[in-house]
Amino acid sequence: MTDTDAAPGPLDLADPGTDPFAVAEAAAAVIRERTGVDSHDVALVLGSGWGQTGDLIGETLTEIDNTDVPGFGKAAVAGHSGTMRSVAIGDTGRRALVYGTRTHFYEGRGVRSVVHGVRTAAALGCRTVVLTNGCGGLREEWPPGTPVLIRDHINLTAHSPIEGANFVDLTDVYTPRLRDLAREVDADLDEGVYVQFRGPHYETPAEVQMAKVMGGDLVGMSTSLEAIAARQSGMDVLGISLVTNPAAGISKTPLNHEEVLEAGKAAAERCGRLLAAVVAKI
Ligand code: 8IG
Repeated sequence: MTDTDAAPGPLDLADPGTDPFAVAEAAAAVIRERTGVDSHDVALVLGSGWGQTGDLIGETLTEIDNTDVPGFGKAAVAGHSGTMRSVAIGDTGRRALVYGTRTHFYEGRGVRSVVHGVRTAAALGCRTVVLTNGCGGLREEWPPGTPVLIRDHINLTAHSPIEGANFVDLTDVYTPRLRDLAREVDADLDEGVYVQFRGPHYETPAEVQMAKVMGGDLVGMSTSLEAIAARQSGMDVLGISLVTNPAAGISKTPLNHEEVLEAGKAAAERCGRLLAAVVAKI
């Protein structure tokens, strides 16, 4: 078992001399070997509150510790699992690669680590990535436990996963066709603009108001950097946020991580059914 994050070398994402796409290829090779299949079709990233939903997609055929795969580290957030699973999508014969956790920008491992799962999925042949997260909601009509489709994002990290003069078009980052497909499953789904802050602290009420006047509906600490990397790799993106708490200042009570996990548990069934049905249709 090698923790490649710790060992400087040709597969160290932190080394500027390393090609991050070569590390993604190396990760894909390990996943091919462990799963016994050449390619996967869809990748899913399960964020806060989404941990249990992967089980409804289908049977887990292989579970791999992240630490066994080049470029992946340990889970840093309570309630996230540090494994990835190869799941049969119902009886379609297609496979989903389900990441039980993600690397957040605020962990300080660099943007390459944040998007490594997405790039590995692309190297495995996935044409679609489903990015889920738990987030704060800015709209009163979205109580905790409400899933919302991401229509667009505002990236406030001041970083990009793209290196060099490579001008990736972001007009339709979140593939309209996939949002339509999600609404075929659940016609009540609303759409919103996701604002990615760096974190790891939650926003001040003034920052939440700033996000609102900018056109934001959801505030979180993930997803937009991964979505950009997915578009660079030519993948279609479906983003779904689970509103786990009203953003700071939107409600009277302060935020805590337990509240977030509770809202996730309560919404798990609706979200699980939604994900399973959407993935079966992709
Ligand atoms: I769960 O209110 C969750 N993640 N930035 N703000 C930000 N991230 C979050 C929040 C929130 N809730």
